[in-house]
Amino acid sequence: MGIELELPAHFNAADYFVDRNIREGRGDKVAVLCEDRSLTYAGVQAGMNRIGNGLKGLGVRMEDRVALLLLDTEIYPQAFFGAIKAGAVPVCLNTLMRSKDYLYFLNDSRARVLIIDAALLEVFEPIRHDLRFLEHTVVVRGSVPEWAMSLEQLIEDRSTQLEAAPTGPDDSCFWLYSSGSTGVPKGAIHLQHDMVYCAQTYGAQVLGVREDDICFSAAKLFFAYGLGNGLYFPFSVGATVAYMPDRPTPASVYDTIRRHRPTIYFGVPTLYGSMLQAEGSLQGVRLCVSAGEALPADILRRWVERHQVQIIDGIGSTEISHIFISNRPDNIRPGSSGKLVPGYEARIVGENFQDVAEGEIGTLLIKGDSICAAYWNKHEKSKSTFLGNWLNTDDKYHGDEEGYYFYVGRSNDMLKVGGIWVSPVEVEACLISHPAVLECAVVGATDKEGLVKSKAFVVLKPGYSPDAPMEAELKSYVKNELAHYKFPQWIESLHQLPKTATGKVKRYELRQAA
Ligand code: 3UK
Repeated sequence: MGIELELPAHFNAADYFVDRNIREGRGDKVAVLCEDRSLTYAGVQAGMNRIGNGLKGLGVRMEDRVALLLLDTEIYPQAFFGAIKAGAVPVCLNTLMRSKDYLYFLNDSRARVLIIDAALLEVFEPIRHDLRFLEHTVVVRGSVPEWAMSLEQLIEDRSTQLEAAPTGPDDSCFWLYSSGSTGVPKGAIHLQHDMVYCAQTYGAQVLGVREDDICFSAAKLFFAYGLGNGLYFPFSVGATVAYMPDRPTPASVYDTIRRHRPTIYFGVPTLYGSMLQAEGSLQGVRLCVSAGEALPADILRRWVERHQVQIIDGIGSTEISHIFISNRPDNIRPGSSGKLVPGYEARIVGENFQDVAEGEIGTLLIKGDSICAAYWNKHEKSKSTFLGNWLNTDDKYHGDEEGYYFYVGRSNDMLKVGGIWVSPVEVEACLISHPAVLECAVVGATDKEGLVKSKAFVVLKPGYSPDAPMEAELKSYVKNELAHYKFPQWIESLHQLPKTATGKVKRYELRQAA
């Protein structure tokens, strides 16, 4: 069932997530830890207000977009909430993209101001003359080219006081580009109440995030997943967050855990897998969270065996803001996405949007009040995704009588082999549990007769060679573990899997290769 937020008619998310903490007496509490620095809630508030005033000084008006191309540091919450408090709309851009992607994001969003980390100027510079709407570039953390201004210049002489813009719960608040592995990215327009909804549902009722928690997310703030983990969940209860600007590797993540002693750690399955291959401890972590793709039961099992800390897998999406089906710290079903998060409803439907019988596979629709309003300037795609109260996730799921949900694959990844659905995800979970396999991906490939069969691309662990006996061994392993017809017809060994900037396997590339 949905929940009622009962927000006032004049509501601004920056007031809720930052100013409220000061009103409630947490001004001196450390909000952010980053490298050897720390920043209190009062410090975040002062910086946020100065940036908000600085943006207004540049002529930014309500609803104008302000693009953020920032690494995870203490500047992020100040810039994000500074823009929101001024009534502007931050657009959180992925820092792993290429120049032509930024050309698209900046022209599509029509951002008038870009706040960019000096480390990312190199990839921005080649396209800056092709931008049709950008008026100001503000550089943080490094040397400033003559055509830009520094953050210090932006906030110089600006007041630390700022009245929140007269927004309401349904005003635009922030945008995220959905990272679809195919097609053009779509700007998801999120509203002022969306983060509050997630904080009061998943944040409070699944994570149980508390004032004395320290959150650390290896997934960056520009991802919808990271934005909740590293910003609005901790800020919703006056907790502390640790930021790591570096690329997440097993070494950098273990190092940050050792340094800042987080109590909740947020990762993605691939990283959990590689962290299992590396040295390091999790001292102080009470709970681990996984999302982005299904967490293989085998990784979960080995993680708990080694670290004695549970991982709760949950499914979220950019459009829905955060996680809407999740395992619970005290109730984990390995291989399942868990149960509905309070505040969300689900339907599993067939091709004509009829509900499927219990246990049958269908497309997952979700209802809940953190779903974005629409995709910017993508009317057709908006109509096929946002169906009144319901959002089409394009994920294939089945449920069971106890209320657990099981991920089967993306609508477009599912394979019909010999007339029967084959879930690439299921075959992958099986292959990955084989001791020789480090990573794998299964896609559809066409055989001599034009029939679809499955093909597995595998990355073997060091010490195993990709020869014919290994191929035979993997095939018979799958045949033994799963229904016979599910074994992959072909197995090809690669040095690494092609990945998107967000770390998801580029299946369409593998499909083309297959
Ligand atoms: C897939 C999962 C199985 C699924 C996200 C947590 O990943 C996030 O958002 P994206 O928009 O992708 C959404 C799609 O990714 N997926 C995500 N989590 C799982 N599949 N098990 C999972 N646990 O296809 C979904 O439709 O990049 C994750 C919080 C916020 C997010 N935006």
